[in-house]
Amino acid sequence: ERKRVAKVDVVGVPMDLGADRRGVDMGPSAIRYARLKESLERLGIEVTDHGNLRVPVPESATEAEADAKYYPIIKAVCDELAGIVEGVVRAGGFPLVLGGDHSIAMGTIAGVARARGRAPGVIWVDAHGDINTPLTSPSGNVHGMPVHFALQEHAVDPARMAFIGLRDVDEGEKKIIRELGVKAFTMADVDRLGMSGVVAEALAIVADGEHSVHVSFDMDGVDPQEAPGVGTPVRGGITYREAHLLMEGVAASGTLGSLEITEINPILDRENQTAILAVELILSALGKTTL
Ligand code: 5AB
Ligand code: MN
Ligand code: MN
Ligand code: MN
Repeated sequence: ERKRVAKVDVVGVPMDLGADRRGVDMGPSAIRYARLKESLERLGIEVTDHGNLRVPVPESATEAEADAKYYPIIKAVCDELAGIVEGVVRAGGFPLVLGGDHSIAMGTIAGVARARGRAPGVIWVDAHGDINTPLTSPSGNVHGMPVHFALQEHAVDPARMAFIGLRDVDEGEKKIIRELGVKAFTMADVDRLGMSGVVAEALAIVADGEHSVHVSFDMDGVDPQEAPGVGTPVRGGITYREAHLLMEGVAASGTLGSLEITEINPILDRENQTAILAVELILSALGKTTL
């Protein structure tokens, strides 16, 4: 019997400064409304909810850097998030971070790295590469750059990182992924290998030692039919069953140390189904099985 996560620490980050579309700042509320706490408790997990970080709204923020919009404010929020995540990990807890746009991953990863003295291996589930630099970014939106910053500033080892679900990658990103040699399982790879093969290969790359894996889950990795409530939907994504298989594979490995769910946009959702799916996937990642 593998070790199950016994205690989860929830942190909400209502960040939308990294994205173009408003609405992802409501992600943490939508996920909590989908009965996150009760569902985790039913699994026998003890839950501490630390509430939401304070994030300035764009209307109150000044935006000076066109090639990485709102970067100084995003960085400040991520530093605060890193401090909370660091404390949680040091206290033996399991950080579950609720976004917010994907720029928050910089904070989560930095916090885990500080607490453990080394960066986690990272499984990045996404339709997109999120590895633009401020110079390659076509949009200037920081949610398309967190992988770049995690590699540059938070010591994530490109050899201990894997993408799953890619299907919309910018030209500059393709070049960076190739040059760094980051393992990327595109949707074509999921088609060919099957999700169980993809997860096994990804874990073989990123996991070394207990709780050494961080899963950064962008809900747009899932197909828009199942997850319509995202800012940047792309057809041809991970199916409902494949998404669960992915999380179940991660849970079975016993190596998950932290998890974040990002990019839910309740304004674009239908009856909160994307947040409800997010809660289901969190449960699968934390060991829920049918029997
Ligand atoms: B997400 C795009 N590559 O950089 C860019 O949702 C989209 O966190 C980024 O994956 C999408 O603006 C960021 C075109
Ligand atoms: Mn994405
Ligand atoms: Mn993303
Ligand atoms: Mn997005």
